[in-house]
Amino acid sequence: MSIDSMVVDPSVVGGGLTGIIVADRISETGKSVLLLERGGPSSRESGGTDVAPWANGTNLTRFDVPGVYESFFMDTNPWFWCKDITLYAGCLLGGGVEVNGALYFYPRDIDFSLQAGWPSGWQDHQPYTDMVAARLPSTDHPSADGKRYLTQSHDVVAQLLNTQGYKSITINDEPESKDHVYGYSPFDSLGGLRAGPVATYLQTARKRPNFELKLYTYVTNVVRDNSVITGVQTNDTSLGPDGIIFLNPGGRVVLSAGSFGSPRILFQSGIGPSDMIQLVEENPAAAARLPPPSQYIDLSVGYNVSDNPSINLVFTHPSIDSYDNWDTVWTNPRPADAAQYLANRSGVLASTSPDLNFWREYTGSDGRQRTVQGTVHPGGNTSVRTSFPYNTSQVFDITLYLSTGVTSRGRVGINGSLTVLPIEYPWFTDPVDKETLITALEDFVAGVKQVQGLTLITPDNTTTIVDYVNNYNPTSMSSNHWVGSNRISTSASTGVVDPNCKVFGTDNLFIVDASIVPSLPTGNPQGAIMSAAEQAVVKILVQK
Ligand code: 6FA
Repeated sequence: MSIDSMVVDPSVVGGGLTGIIVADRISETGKSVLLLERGGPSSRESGGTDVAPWANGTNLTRFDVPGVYESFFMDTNPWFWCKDITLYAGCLLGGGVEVNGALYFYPRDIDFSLQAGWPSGWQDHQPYTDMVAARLPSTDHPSADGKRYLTQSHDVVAQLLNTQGYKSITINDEPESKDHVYGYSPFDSLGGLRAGPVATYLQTARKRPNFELKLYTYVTNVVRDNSVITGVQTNDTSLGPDGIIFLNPGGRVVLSAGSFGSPRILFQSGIGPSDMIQLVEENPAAAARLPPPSQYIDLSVGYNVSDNPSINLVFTHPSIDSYDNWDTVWTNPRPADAAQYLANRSGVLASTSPDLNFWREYTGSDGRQRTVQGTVHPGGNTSVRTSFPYNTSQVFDITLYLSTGVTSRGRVGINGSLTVLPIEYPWFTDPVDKETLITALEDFVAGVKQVQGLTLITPDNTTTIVDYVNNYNPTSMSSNHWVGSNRISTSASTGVVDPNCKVFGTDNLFIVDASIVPSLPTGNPQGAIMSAAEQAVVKILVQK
């Protein structure tokens, strides 16, 4: 493919979790695929060079070593987070998966059900989930030596859960079991290294001559003639006149720029609610690229978003090693752990911080079933809110999320600078969501006295759970699992893409990323989103 006069079919915008899967699977069919990613390389396999000081002389970047995950939130120069989105999002090859907690759950049937908002035809996810698991199997013992490390918080919480009738399972061996179960946290990890689509799908795509990846290529909008997309506007004038890459007749564009990136591209393409397009019109550079108003397509882009509301509880127990709250993992980790990891990708640093996950089903006062998830990890000093003395080296943290069944919805959009931001927070807009999470928090905390030495320090014993939740900072409630801003639906009045992932009102513009997912899947979403991407590719390819 010549870069001088680029004409492509198809082009995929966004080299994150889904974009890489889509590009790999389409290129497998022999079609020419151009993958456009705004960021640069991440892991060592992709040419990344951001190596921890203690790993100097190796090629192990911060995106390879799972144990440095918590440092992403403390870094003084966090270049990997998108600067034009006010929420956490990764702007680099691999997207969110390079900077996330790496928790990796295989979806269950309800995650693709009609009741969850998926159109008819999407329910049989298993073949696609199996394809994902074949490319990237999960592991709940990520250290390359096969041993588990830093399991004290698992053992303490298991004691509590056992008194409440929970059963220990291998989580991804029984994806359908999500009531009164717990297990060691499963990860997307291969050989002690953070894995994901960069380590798997991208490697096969790259071997094909009909696949091309362009990094540092920012897409502002699609170029269209009414319903027909004719090109993609980029910031790179070497790719075409004024940076426009033209499509072959019959070519297609797939947006995989994520829950925040894809809506912004649509707004700038004259697709979305009028208040958002008006903001684009008020920006001279962006306005010049809008189609004429008669071609605007009014869709609910940015509405219907959900994200698991999450509340942290902080505890101490004498058996816990809080791992210095992960404060020094980037600059100066415990020497023996650094040496062990460098020697054979083993030990504490072969895993991100989570240690145990648990689930319990609740029926809300509206009769609806909701699942509550707990994620347990050592450390958590930053969430402590107590004036009482406590032992910092014995701290651990439990995040309780409201998972499947969340009914609250919010909205994301842009401001006058085209920065993406939440317009309405998606947590607890339905009071039954809040009630249910409060009940789950109270149920969990009721078990504390059953475990000798276990002390709840946040909230402390002067604060009730209800007051704690009522006064919780809403910006701390995000779990970074945003879905639904371009919801899939059977009708343009209720969604943005049709059951084949095509944007309503267009002939050849598709979206495959977290933004089409109509409601939150069970657990952290990347496994379900990967399965959806595998299924979406099949649906896109069979269309004329
Ligand atoms: N999900 C899990 O399942 N487990 C976790 O432990 C977990 N943790 C986190 C977490 O700790 C954080 C801090 C974040 C931010 C997310 C977490 N998630 C977790 C969620 C998970 O990572 C996301 O659900 C998942 O990555 C969504 O996949 P998408 O493909 O929809 O979106 P990405 O953000 O991965 O990729 C978008 C790509 O498009 C990026 O590479 C971006 O640079 C690129 N892009 C955006 N706009 C663009 C533009 N205009 N032009 C070109 N490229 C663009």
